[in-house]
Amino acid sequence: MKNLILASILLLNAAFFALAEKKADHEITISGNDTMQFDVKNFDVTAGNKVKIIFKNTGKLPKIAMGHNLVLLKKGVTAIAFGQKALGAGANAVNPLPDSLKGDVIANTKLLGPGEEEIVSFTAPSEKGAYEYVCTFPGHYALMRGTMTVK
Ligand SMILES: [Cu+2]
Repeated sequence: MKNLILASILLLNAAFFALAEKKADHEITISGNDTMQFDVKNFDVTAGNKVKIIFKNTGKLPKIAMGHNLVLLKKGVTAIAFGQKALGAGANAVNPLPDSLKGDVIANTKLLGPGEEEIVSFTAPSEKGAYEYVCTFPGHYALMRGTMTVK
């Protein structure tokens, strides 16, 4: 009987938390690997919707040599221009996204080492169009780029 009551309480708790946490409208899983590639280079979202990106570093190389982040940029900021700007602002293998650049950023993960993952949630911009994302680990912007299209 005691166990039954306990089970009921646990079930109720689970139901409550499921309701309390609003599900994202779009859930996208993206990974970065040891060949400096995002596996997802394009995805679409609807303006104003809730977006959840699950970003994973699926590589094996040490973070200091092949760490990855995912930085979603404001409209009109290109991944290449931002990657260069980051280097100019002192981006390095420990701090790939200097605070002085955050004004160009909609959302970002921290730098992830092998096997790590991070979830970022944000509201898709209301303005339709292309929004680029990039890894700002030094040099990775040459290959690690993608585009979120707001429709
Ligand atoms: Cu990277």
